Amino acid sequence: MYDKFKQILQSRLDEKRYYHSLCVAEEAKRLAEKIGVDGEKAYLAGLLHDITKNAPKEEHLQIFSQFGIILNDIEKNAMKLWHAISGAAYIEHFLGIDDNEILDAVRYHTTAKKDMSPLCTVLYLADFTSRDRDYPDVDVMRKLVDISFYEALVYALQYTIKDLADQKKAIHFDTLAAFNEAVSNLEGKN
Ligand code: DGI
Ligand code: FE
Ligand code: FE
Repeated sequence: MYDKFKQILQSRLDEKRYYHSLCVAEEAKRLAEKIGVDGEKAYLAGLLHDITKNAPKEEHLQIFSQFGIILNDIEKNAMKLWHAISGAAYIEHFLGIDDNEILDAVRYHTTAKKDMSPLCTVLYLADFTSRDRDYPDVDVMRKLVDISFYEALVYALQYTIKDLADQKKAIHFDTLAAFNEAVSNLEGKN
């Protein structure tokens, strides 16, 4: 399935990142089906989410200028955030993806945001729990995601915010808004 997209991904990504994309696609499908979201759509979003991850700086800048994308100060100073923004534009304009839920899920897969759609949440979490992932808390995240998306989302955002703060890196407004909303949902549930 999606052979044409897989070929494009293989030509754009290094081996590790290509494998990561396949793993996130599978995990996104699994998580989607748990909550009754279209599994094929989640698979495609997962497959394509990091499509510009290995792009040179010039290509990101070219995409931003071609499609009139203006970065805010935090985004300008954090190149790690660029691939979500350029990736969504790339799949829309160069691959012809016209499903807004997929475009939005790719666009916000790095920072998350307030009011995420179920597909957006699924992709954000799948990027943390895919088979290839290996970071200190990965086992905790994998357990949580099978218990509650609410708890998993709070944990993932908390982990990211702590990690960025420890490294004295700026925390994107979307990340903070996602965290504030996620904890208030949790309060509502408890
Ligand atoms: O592309 P992946 O490695 O699969 O994962 P990702 O798209 O979630 O990117 C993770 C990187 O993005 C990680 O180095 C931290 C960075 N990041 C995520 N949220 C923020 C952020 N960086 C800044 N400065 N601010 C954020 O809010
Ligand atoms: Fe990414
Ligand atoms: Fe990823």
